[in-house]
Amino acid sequence: MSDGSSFYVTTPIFYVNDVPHIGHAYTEVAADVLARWHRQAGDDTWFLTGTDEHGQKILRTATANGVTPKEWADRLVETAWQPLLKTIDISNDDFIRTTDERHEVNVQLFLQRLFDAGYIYTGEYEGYYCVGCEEYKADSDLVDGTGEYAGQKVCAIHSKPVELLKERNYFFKMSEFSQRLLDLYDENPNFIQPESVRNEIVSFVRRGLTDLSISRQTFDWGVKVPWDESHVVYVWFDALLNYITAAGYGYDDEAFARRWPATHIVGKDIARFHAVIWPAMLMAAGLEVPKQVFGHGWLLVGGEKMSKSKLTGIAPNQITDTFGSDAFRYYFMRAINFGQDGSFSWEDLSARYQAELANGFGNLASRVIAMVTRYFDGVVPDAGVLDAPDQAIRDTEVRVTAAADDAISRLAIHEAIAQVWQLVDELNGYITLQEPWALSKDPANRERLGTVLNTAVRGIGTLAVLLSPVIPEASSKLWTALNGAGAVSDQPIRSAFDWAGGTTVSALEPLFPRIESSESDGSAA
Ligand code: ME8
Repeated sequence: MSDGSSFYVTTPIFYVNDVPHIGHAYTEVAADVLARWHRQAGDDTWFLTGTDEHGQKILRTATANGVTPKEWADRLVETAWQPLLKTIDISNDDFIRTTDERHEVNVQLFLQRLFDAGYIYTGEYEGYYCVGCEEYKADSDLVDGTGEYAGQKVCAIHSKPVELLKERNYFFKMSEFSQRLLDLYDENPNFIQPESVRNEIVSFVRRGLTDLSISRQTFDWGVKVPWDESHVVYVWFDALLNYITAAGYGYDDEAFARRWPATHIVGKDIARFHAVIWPAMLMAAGLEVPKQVFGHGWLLVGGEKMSKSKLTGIAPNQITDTFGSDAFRYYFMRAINFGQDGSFSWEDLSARYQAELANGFGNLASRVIAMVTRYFDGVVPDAGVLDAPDQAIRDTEVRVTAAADDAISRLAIHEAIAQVWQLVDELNGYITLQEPWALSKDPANRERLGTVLNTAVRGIGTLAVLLSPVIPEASSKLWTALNGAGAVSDQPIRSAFDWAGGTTVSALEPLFPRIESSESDGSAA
């Protein structure tokens, strides 16, 4: 598929009421691995992330902190959300804020078009609203409160009381789109993934959709409704539009035609907004629906969804300060099947760091480089006649490259890494069996030693290319030591095994240094 096809991938835009935790970072890393893979495959890739800055949640937080919502948003974006991207090595092409002019102006344009087309009317709504979710809740979304909220109905996600609101608002005729949405899910089974999320959404829409209240009159922190400035646009209606306002909708037709539609990576908590409301909005505007909505699972702490509001949030740099950004990226992408929930534990992180990154991959790379340095003065030997074990390694390189690419096309990131890791394991086994240190003792084995080390060097170079989307820093260090041509992130990933390197190797700094146990159990973080 290296046909330069367009791959536009997005994360949710995150609320700036608080600082990021590892749940947000998890989504960022997943989208980043996909973007880096596609970029390295030569696809016309564009990776968007950003922040969601309007609505009551942000307004209340800013007011509680004695600043305007814009001042609050500026502060959080600058001190927390932008720095997050550096902390975990994110390669986004754009960062949209819903307070950007390109966004606000084109939200108004979109809304006006829907109004002119007759999809918007005035109506009254009364219901329970969760400010944490920024959403009206059905009775089935509420549970009995406990502790200080005993005796009250609380939101099942936030465990906080809901508010009874009664408002005269503008409504979007979403109910008209139930059948078209069902047809879409039917005709394109991949539109919503994974299957568990798809099933939940299909049965939700089968029950029939109601119209959606899309404006608010009781506060003014939002985009003004163009024909009635006493209303601001409902924060979700505003936020979803970021995916097209960032891509040129309304001001750069060429960019928009080139990028849109996108693959949306979101948490399953907000898959419904993306797979129901969002395509209905696009259908009403006569625009193409997204390519795919993937609702990944939750990071759990103590069996519950990790969240700041429940005080279980862990800051990404608590992990990266000790383990580094590559380990963060690898751990979350490898340990959790993408699409399923996963429990975070310091013990598991520490164990995988040691066994898989330090001993499995890091040691392999440093041993191979060290042996080429010791036995061949750093000059990569030519391969002689290939024996079966040498050929087997070359076959594995080809096989795992194709299998990993196939897994990525299904968004099975964990599977792609597991495929590549077969090469790590086979190379380690190969070196143990071929015993280059023993071959080096007898000059009669010189050619055989050269073939073994040539095979090993080829193997670790292939690993550098294949792992670059996941562990970009370590891959780049290894590539430098192999004197690879250009940047490793520019090496065509679908033919990773064909990489071209220099004729010599140079020193390799430790890729995953030893971590003292007092630090790796999390107590030092
Ligand atoms: O919902 N495990 O923003 P948000 C995994 N502004 N992922 C998690 C997680 C966890 N425990 N907690 C959060 C919003 N996430 C809206 C989005 S988009 C047009 C508007 C991730 O700041 C996951 O991606 O509440 C989830 O969907 C997102 O953070 C919610 O971020």
